[in-house]
Amino acid sequence: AVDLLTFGESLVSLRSAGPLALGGALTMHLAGAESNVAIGLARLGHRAAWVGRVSDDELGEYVLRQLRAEGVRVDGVTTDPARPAGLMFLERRTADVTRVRYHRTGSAGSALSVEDVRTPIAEGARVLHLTGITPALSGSARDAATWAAEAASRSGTLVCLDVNYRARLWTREAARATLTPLTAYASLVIASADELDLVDEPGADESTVVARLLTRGVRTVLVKLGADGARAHTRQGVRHVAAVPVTAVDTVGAGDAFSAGYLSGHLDGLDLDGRLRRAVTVGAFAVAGHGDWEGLPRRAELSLLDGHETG
Ligand code: CKP
Ligand code: MG
Repeated sequence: AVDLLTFGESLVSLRSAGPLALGGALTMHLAGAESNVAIGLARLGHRAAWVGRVSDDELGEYVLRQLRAEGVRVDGVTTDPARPAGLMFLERRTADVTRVRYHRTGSAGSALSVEDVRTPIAEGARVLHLTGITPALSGSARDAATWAAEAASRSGTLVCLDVNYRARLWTREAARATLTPLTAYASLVIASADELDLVDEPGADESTVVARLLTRGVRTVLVKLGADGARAHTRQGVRHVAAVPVTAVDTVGAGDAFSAGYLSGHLDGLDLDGRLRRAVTVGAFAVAGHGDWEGLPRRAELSLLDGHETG
């Protein structure tokens, strides 16, 4: 069994340094929240597997090549002969203002179904990481996420759900209707402050959402606060961790880096404070470097940004 199993859609991201409407050079990158987390864990030395569907062409080959190069296991990936790669165009306006255009409707990745995840779930993992992007892709992807969360939680795998709301994929109402029931299988729920009411009633405040999640069986709720760090709620109370101060050049992927750091700490058996410190440390690497995952640290590099980490 692997340490971390995650599945979803990995995209080919075409990045422009300035406004897309002006044209010019685009650079090609791998993107996708779930594969970002898998790379983060692999960089830290954990066994991480990513599952999904890729196109049967150079673009699908590129996705697999990048993941393999990062040490992510891809043996559960299905190559789809009939559908194209999911693409995303990204234009950067400031360090934290980027605009994204997806071309992923009908893509290979969005055709993910229960059949694609059955074997990897049966093979087992210590942690299953899901994000709210996957169930937004299609009905079959939504069924796969729900089926896997239920099967994994039944077999004692820790299920982690990152709400990861994408307004370009679905409405808040649709997200809430799908993600709230998913939390029944999750031990760990991760959200930014503005995503919290997507796993509860519209407009519900943090303490209400947290109380309800903890009652439903969630053990830990992590609320990401960007430059203000994060809060962790458990039955024992609430802990706050400050962000590691860095100059942010690119905030895309910060959330995935935070998740990867937290889960790495969990896999290493760190206590809550240690897990939170690693989460903000890995998050800081992500925002201090360009790209969704390129700047993520190897284990020996953790100490570069965190005096508490021994590496
Ligand atoms: O929430 P994050 O900024 O960590 O997520 C970034 C990823 O999967 C990025 O790689 C992109 O491809 C996506 O989120 C997405 O589908 O928007
Ligand atoms: Mg996010």
